[in-house]
Amino acid sequence: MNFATVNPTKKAYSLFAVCTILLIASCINGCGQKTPETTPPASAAVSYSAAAPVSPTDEDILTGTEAIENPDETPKEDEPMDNETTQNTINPETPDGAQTPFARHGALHVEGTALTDSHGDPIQLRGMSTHGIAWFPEYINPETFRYLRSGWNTNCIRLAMYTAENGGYCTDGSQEELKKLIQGGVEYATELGMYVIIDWHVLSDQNPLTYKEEAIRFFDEMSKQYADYDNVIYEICNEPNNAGTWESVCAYAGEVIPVIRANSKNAVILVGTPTWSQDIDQALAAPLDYDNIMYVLHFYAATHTDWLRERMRTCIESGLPVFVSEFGICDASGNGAVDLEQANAWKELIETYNVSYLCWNLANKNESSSILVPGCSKLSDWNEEDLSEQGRWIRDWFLGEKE
Ligand code: IDC
Repeated sequence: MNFATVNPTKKAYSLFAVCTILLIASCINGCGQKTPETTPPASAAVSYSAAAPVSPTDEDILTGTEAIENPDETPKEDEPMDNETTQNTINPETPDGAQTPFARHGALHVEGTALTDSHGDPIQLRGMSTHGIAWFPEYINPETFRYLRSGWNTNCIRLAMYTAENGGYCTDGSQEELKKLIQGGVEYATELGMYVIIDWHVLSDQNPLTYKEEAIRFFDEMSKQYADYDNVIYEICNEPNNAGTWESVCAYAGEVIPVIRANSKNAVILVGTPTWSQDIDQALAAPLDYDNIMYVLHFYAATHTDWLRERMRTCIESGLPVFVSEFGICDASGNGAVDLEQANAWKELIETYNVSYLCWNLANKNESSSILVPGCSKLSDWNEEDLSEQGRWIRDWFLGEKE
């Protein structure tokens, strides 16, 4: 259409009509949250012998403080927008005209075992988890997120914020800088119509109760700030382990979830399980009494094999909503050889049950779980040589998804 020939009155009417439609659409989206009907049943306990836990270790780390103190590594452009502008009205279309994931699916909730979209259809979230954001902040930028969405066909990103190590929020990290990174990440994801997980990355602190007070303050602040953001998901404890028993997770969740829900009534919340998020059977035996929560299972294919897949299958079949917020196809140290046979068995199971899956990690660290090779400093448009073996494998999985 030649704009020079458009009648100005008609143009004004069209503009008015478009604005009205956007406004109505925004209302429908914003109010479209459904109340979930079921919580996981407190059915019979399933008991399994725990596999030998593998504790991730690392010696040669840059502390997060060093990384975030370097002004060149923190995102500068696209300052977070104020809260009035919600994701419902931002960039509803991708450049090629397809709707964004959020525009298509809206607010999510949990129905039975399924993560469900605003139309009542099951949805599978998929995407990358960052490495520790203090450590690799350079990947939190709109260009990378856009590429992950449009080039890699993902609809979700996980922002992993360590609580204790690697410039941890409760230890040697700068809380203000870390929150800026989270805010940047949430805003970029929101502008692009992607779902985003704010991950409180409990690991060496083992028991989520260790930093419970900090967690309460953090999630209170986040859920206030993102009360109107239906694309934000809260993951309250990455991987409880050792002293982090199911009893302590329940005690912790019993204080943190109500704080989030007071601000953001229907947000989906992910709850980590003991033994580095492997003991979902304990959650099945004694589920939490909240709606819209999912229980977290993590696997590293070269370490966690049939027995953990069987546990996942049994738990889902028994009614437990399960979410894989982190996995790798190497061993549980995040390094070592990848196991493609095991990886493919996991992929098949995940697809059978439509489980959401986020891959660890979006970085170029010299370890097999990083999707980029150490020599690659590109933030997007990665080619074969830029990607590690896991990187190529996960890209192909994402690209093979229908939607
Ligand atoms: C690993 C990182 C590695 C880092 C280590 C300790 O890949 O670079 O040195 O943490 O901070 C997890 C954890 C995740 C681990 C990952 C691999 O959630 O933080 O990342 N892993 O060990 N659970 C099982 C494996």
